[in-house]
Amino acid sequence: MHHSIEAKPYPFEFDPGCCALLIIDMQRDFLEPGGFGEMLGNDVSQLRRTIEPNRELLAAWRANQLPVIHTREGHRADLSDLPPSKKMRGKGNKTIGDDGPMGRILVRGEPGQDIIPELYPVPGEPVIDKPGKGAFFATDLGAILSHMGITQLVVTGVTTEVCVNTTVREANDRGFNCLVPEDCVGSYFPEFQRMGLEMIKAQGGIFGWVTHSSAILSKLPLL
Ligand code: TIU
Repeated sequence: MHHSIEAKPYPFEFDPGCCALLIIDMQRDFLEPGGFGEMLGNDVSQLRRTIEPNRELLAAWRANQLPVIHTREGHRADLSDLPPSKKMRGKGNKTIGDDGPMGRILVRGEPGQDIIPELYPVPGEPVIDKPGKGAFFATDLGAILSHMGITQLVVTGVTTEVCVNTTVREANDRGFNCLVPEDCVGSYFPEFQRMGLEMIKAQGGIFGWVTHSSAILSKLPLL
C-alpha cells in the first residue's frame, strides 16, 4: 500500500514494503571533537541538531519493523584502500590514520569511526563500511538492497552536501527514489545545507524529494 508523504517538489509515494532507511555516517568522527570532521577544520557542534530527529525517526522505523541500513566512512587499518589524494587533502598536521583522542582517525574498528551511541545499530541492521563519500562506491550496498527488494530510500545523516548528496546521486542513477528529511541531515556550513537540499529537489526532483521528518512520522505507525 502506498502512503503519500508531503514533500518537495511534490508528494512522495511511500511504499513501506520496499523502502529502507539509509543513515549516512552518523559517526563520532564527524559529530564529536577530535575526529575527522574537526581535523578538516570544521565546528562539529553544527551537526548535533540532527541526532534527536534521527533518533525519533529510527525508533518509529524500527517499531514498524521496516529495514534500516547504516553506513560508516572509513579505511582499512593498513590504509591500503585510502587514495593518496584523500590522504593528502586538507594539508593539516593530522591526516587519516593518525592517532587522535578517539583512536586512529577514520580507521575501521577505532572508537571514532564507529556510530554515535544515540543511533547505534541493532542486530539485523546492515552496516556498510565505505571508503568514499558515496555509499555505493566499493561497497556491497547495491547487492544488499537488491536482495531486500528495496526500490525507495529515506536518506539521512551527515553531511548534507558531501556524503548524503553523493549517495543520493549514486542511488538516483541506479533507479532508486530517494526522500531526504531536511531536519535529519546536517552540514558544517548553513549555506551548503540549504543549497544541498535545493540541488536534490530542483528541476522537478532531479535527484529526489525533500521533506521534514514530521511528514514521515505522520504516516507511522503504518495502518
Ligand atoms: N567533510 C564533510 O563534510 N564530509 C565528509 O567528509 N564525509 C561525510 O560527509 N560523511
